[in-house]
Amino acid sequence: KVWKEGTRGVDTDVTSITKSIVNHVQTSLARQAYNLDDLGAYQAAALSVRDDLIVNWNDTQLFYTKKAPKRAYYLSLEFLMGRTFDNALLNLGLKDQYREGITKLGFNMEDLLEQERDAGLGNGGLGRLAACYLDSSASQELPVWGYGLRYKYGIFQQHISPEGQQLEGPDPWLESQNPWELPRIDVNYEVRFYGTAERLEDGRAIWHGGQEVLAVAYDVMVPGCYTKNTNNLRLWESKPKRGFDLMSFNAGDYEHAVESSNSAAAITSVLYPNDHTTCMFLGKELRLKQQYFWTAASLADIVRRFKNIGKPITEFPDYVAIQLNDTHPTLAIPELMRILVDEEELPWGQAWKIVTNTVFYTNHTVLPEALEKWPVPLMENLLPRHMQIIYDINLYVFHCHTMFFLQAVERKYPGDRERLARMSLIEEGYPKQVRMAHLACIGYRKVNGVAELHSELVKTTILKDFVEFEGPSKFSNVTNGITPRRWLDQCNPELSALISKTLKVDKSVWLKNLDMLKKLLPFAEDAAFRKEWAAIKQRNKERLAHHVQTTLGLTVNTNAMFDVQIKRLHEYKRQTLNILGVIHRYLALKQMSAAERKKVNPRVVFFAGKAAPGYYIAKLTIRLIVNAARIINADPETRDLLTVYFLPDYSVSLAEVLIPSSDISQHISTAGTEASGTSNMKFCLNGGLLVGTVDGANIEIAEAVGENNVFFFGHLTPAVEDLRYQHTYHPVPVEEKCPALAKVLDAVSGGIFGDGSVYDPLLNTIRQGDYYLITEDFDSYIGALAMVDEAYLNKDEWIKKSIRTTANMGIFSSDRAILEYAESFWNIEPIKVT
Ligand code: DL6
Repeated sequence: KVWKEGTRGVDTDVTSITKSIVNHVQTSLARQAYNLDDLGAYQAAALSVRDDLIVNWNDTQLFYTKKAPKRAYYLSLEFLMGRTFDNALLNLGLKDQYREGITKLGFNMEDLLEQERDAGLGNGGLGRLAACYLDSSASQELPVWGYGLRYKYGIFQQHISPEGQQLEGPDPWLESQNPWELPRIDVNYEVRFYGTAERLEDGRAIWHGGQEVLAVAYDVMVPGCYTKNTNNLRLWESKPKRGFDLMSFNAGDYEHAVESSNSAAAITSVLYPNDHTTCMFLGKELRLKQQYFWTAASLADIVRRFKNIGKPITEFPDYVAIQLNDTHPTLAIPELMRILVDEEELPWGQAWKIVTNTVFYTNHTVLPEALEKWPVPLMENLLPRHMQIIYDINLYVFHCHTMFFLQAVERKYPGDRERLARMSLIEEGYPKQVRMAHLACIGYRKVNGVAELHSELVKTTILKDFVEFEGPSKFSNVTNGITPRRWLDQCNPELSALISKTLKVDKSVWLKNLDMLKKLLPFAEDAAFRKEWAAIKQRNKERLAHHVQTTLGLTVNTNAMFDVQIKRLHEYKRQTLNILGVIHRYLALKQMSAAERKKVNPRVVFFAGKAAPGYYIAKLTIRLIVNAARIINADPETRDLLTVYFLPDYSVSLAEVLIPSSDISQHISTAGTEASGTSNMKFCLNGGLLVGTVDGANIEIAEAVGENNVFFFGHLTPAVEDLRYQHTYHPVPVEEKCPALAKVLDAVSGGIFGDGSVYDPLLNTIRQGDYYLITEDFDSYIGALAMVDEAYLNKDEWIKKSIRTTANMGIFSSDRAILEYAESFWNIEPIKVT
C-alpha cells in the first residue's frame, strides 16, 4: 500500500508544497521569488522536502530510543550517495506533487534535479554498495546506522586533455549549501593521536599526550521507500580542539598559531582515490589518521548510545552489531578493546569475548596487492596503545580466551613455523607490517565475501589458514545487491511505470518485493508488450544521446547497438581488452567491401571511469581509448557502423543515464579477480544483456536469468594460475599464441592512433608476462562479441531476452542482501516506526 498515513510531519498537497517552497525562498534563502534562478529554486524545493524528512527522521530516532532494539552499525570509509533530491521525492512518494508545484512556480523539475551536485564520497563499487545498503535498511525498516567521514573534497573530478590524458581536479562538493545534512555541533568527541601509552600492572594502560582533535557529527537523513522509517548516516568532520595557539599568535608567529588547527582540519579534507593498491597508502600517515579518527568517534558514539539504555557493558553484543566494510575500519577491534579494558576496566578475556561477538567483517577483494597492511613504526608512533593491543591479541588470548593466539596455532600445527609466520598479525620484514585482514579475521564473529565464487576464493586463498584453523562455519557469503529504487525506478521511470501497469501492482509494493518481477516472464511472449519495452529502451538511448550532445557536442547514432563498459579503470577489469576488441572490429571493417559492410550491425561503444591518479597503465588505457575514438569516429568509411565515446568524469548521476540505455554491457575481468561487481546487476535489471567472463556475480546472474541470456567467454578461474605460470616460465610470442591480437597490437604500435611508442608500456604488459591474460582470452572474446551481433539481428528474440533478464533479477535487490545480513549475522529485526 502506498504510504499515505496521517503520520506526515508536513502537509503534502500541492498547494502546501508550493507555499513551503516559496516560504523557504523568502526565509531560508532570503531571496525574492520573482528573480530566482534554477539553483535557488532547487535549494528551496530541497529544503521543503527536508522538512518532511526531518520530522520522519526525528520520529524514527525517538522511536528507536524508546524501543531500544538491537541495532547494527555499518562502518564504511566510503558512501557514494550520488544525488538525493530525486531519490528522496520518490521514496517519500511525493514526486508528482512536487513536479506540479514546481511547474506552477514556473520552473522545470528536470532542470532543478540537474542543479544538485553528486555526493561523491567514494571510489566505486564498495562505496556505492554501502549507499545501496543504507537505502535498503531504511526501506526494510531495519535499525541500521551508517558511519563515515564528511570529506570536504569527494572523489576527484576527471578532465580529459586534447591528447587524451586524464587530468584531475578537486571536487569541492560542499561549496554550495548542502540541504541534506544536519550539523550536530553538540555531538562531538575528542580523538587522540601520538603520545605515550603507559602500561599499568592490572593490564590497563594510560594513553596521554600527543595531539587531540575534535570529531563533529553531521547527520544525513536516509529515507526508506514508502515508510516513515528514516535512518541516519553519521559523517564525522575533524576540527581542532582549540581554535589556535594563542601564545604564538600573541608573539606574532601567525603561521605557527594556526598550524595545529590546519593539521586537525586536514584529516577529513579529502577522500583518498583508492584503487586496489595498498602500496599507494604505504606510509600515508594521513590515511591511517582518517581511519582511526573515524572508528574512534564512531565507537565512542555507539558506546554512549548503548550506555543510555542502562544495561551492563557485558550485554553490549545483545544490543550492538558492527559491520566492517572491508578492512578500513579494522582499528575498531583494538579501539573497542581499549575502551573495554582501559576505560570500562574489564578483564582482557571478557573484553575480547565482547569484541568477537560484536564485530563482523566483509571482504571485498582477493587481490593480494589490495590487502591493507600498515608499517609497525607508523602505527607505534601514531597509535601507541593500539599497537600494544595488537601485539597482545597476537600473543595472548584467542578464541577460547585462555590461550595465546600464536600458541594455539602452534599447538594445532606443531613445528609448522611457516604457518605461524603466515598467520601472525605481524608480517616480518623491514619494516614489519600489521596485516589488517588478519586482525579483522581474528576479531570477527563472521567473515563474508560478496559473491559465491569470491567467498569460495576467500576461503581457499587469502584466509585459507584461518579456515583450516577455525573450521569453515564462520566464513560465509552474502552476494551483493543493488537498490531497485535508484537503479530502476529513479533512473528508468518509464520502465518502472510499464512494470507497474503490467503487473497491476503499485510500485510501492514490487519495489520492495523485487521477486515479483518474475510475473513479467509470460509477457515476453506478448508482442504489444515487447513493442512498449523496446520503445522505452529506444527513448533511453535518445536521452543518453541528448546528454552526449549537450555535454560534449557529439552526435550519437541511436539506431546502433549501445555497448557500455563503465567502472574504475584497472588492468584486472580489462578495459584494455575492450578497446583492443574495438580496434580489431575497426580493422576488420576497413578490410570489408561495401556489400559486406551492409550486413554489419552498427555499434556504439561507450566507456566511462576514473583511473587512480598514480596508476600509469590505467591512465594510458584511457589515452588509447580517447585517441582511438578520435580516429575511428572521424573515418567516413566506418563511422556509421562503429563509433566510440569516452565520457569524462564518471559519477553516479552519469551511470543513471548510461545504464538504462544499454543493449549490452561488458564485465570482462580476468576470472577470479572481480569480487562481485554491481554494475552488472544494474544493467541486467534495466534489461541490458551482459557479455562477461565467468567471474564474480556474473555467474549468479547467469544462473538467475539463464545462461542463454548472457554471453560468456574466457578461461575459468582454476586455469588462471597455471596460465600465468606458463606466461612467466614458458612464454610464447603473441604472434604465435593469438595472431589476431598481434595484428591489433602492431597497428597501435605502428601509429594508426598517433605516436605508437606512447602506448608501448601498456602493450608491453600484454607482450611480456600478460598477468591479466588478454592473449589467452582474446579469441573467445571476439567470438562472444560476434555472437552478440548475431543475436541482435533478431530484434524480437533480443527483446525477449531483455524482458526475461529483468524478470529474473529480483534476487539481486539489496533488500535481499541486507535482510541476509540482518538475519544471519547481526540478529536484528525490522521495526516499523509508528
Ligand atoms: O563489494 C563491492 C565491490 C565489488 O562489487 C567489486 O567487485 C570489488 O572490486 C569492490 N572492492 C573494492 C575493494 N577495494 N579495495 N581495496 O572496492 O567491492
